[in-house]
Amino acid sequence: MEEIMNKQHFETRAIHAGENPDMREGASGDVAAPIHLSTTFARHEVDSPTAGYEYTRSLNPTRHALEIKLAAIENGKYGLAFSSGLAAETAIIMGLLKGGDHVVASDDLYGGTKRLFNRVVSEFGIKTDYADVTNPDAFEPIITPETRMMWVETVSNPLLKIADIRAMAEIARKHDLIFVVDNTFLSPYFMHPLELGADIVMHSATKYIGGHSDVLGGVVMTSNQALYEKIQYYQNAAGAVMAPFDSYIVMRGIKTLALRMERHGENALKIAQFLEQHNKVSRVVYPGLSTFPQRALHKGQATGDGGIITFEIKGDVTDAKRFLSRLKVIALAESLGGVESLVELPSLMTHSSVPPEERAKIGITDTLVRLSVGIEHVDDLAQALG
Ligand code: P1T
Repeated sequence: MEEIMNKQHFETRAIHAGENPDMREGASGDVAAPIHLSTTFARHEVDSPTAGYEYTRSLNPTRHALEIKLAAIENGKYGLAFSSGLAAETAIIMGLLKGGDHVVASDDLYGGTKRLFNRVVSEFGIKTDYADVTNPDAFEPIITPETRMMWVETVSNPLLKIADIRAMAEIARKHDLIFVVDNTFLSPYFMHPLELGADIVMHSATKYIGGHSDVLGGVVMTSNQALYEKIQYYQNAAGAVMAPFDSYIVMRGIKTLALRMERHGENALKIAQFLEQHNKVSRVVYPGLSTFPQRALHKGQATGDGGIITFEIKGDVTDAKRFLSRLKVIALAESLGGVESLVELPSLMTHSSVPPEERAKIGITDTLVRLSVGIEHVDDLAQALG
């Protein structure tokens, strides 16, 4: 079965992996995997085996189906689903590291991820240092004898920086580090970091994987059995699992991921080109633009550019706020990756927990706008941006 799956295309795996209609006599034959809400599963005798499920925190049939689908779409062997992206990150960090261990990470990460490193796991003695993710050579000097993990986002949030995954995987291998890639911005449709040398891939499933801004989730994929078993142990022991209903919603989202990502990418390129001509915009960053500084690197490891654009509004923060509050159709809101377009000001919203001097150092200015281009008609989006 696994072998057949591996030979199928992404779209087919996204729809069929994890969904095995039960065709036994008397069974329903559901084509869509059902939602199993039961928190516990009965057995005949104390020491007789169950059908594989005992208690939903440990494993639930709907979450299990999703976890099989997740592994299939990320070209990995194992998948795990958590209650949020940050819960997934916590499980990776706390499940694999201990006090005294050190992490080297990209300087441009989601603000909540930086907060997790700097203010939460740091309290348990896990320290993190950051380097410019566009320069793999900047990581070697900050690696110490205690370093155990390397963590990057590519495409990064919010500056859309690209990490050279192959080069960073080599550095990780040389220093025996666990290499984690947050692949949220591209989704498994546009990039497979495990095939480029990453040990673990994670996503905020709240974004493209769920795709409709109606479910919070975090997912982890790997092909390394030892890493999988440790994170799975932590998943059950700490308990921030994805609920059965949420697992169903995420599975439903994955079935249209390919179609959605294609349209997000097409719309984003047109909107990025439109913004380049916009009289209120001074600079546009989008990996699909010919002006994107890391275009060749990105094209060498991803098959698409995603749906996120960042741009600078001319003037000051008041001008940026005015621009955002006057937009129609495009909601002024945190998050990204849904079918509807969302726009936000990272310095005051998603990255407000990053100290101002650090924001200034990496380039998150007060006029930097992040736009998550949805799958509405592109002409309506262009009109909304005026
Ligand atoms: O929100 P949550 O599902 O817990 O995921 C955290 C997370 C992890 N990684 C990346 C790259 C992310 O963008 C996020 C969440 N980001 C937002 C809410 C945002 O608006 O940027």
